[in-house]
Amino acid sequence: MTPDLFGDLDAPPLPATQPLAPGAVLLRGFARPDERALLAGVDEVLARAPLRHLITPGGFRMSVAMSNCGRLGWVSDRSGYRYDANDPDSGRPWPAMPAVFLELAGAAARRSGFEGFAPDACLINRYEPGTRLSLHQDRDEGNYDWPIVSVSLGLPAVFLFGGPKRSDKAQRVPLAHGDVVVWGGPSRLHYHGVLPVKEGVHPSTGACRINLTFRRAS
Ligand code: MD6
Ligand code: FE
Repeated sequence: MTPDLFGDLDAPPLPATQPLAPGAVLLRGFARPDERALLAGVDEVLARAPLRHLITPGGFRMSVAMSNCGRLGWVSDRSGYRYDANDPDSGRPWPAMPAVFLELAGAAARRSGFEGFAPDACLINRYEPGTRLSLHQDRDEGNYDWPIVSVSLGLPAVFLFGGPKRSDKAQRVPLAHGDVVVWGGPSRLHYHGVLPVKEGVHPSTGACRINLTFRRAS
């Protein structure tokens, strides 16, 4: 047998994984192989549950446009933030999560040390240039045993990843098309946000960034 001194040159390189904090990891390019299937899934979901700008409990219109798929969807209105099995705009259940969404979220969680992640909620966010998301915690879920899996598609953005207190210094993490961030365990309630998305046009999404955020909400 000939020893393979240089490794398998035909095998794609494993995506770079970058630890951000205990329980938090950036998987660079992890979603790239599935980009077309993911974007087709986004189109299918949005045809049945269109993007909309939710109103915060304080009465402000969110600049990020949102929709959901899966058994539960995250919604906001004057009465608060919550998960709801029905789309409040249509009164119907949210569209089912496309299989490729579930598989990707499970694989990203597994790669990050969270085996068995079965999300029941996927929030779809569209950021147009200038849109930002201020520092917040994801704390409307029924339990914090499972991580958040966040997939970036289209225009790049700078993700802010802080600590358990709003005042903790946040790292600036550049996110590109196909990058996945997973945070759970000791990082599950860390503050995070997105800086204003810069003007641009991406070949896959046009002039926007699409983010898929997977959670176990119940
Ligand atoms: C991101 N998104 O877009 C991270 N959280 O990279 C979030 O953290 C997020 O977009 C709650 C609601 C909507 C979001
Ligand atoms: Fe969040």
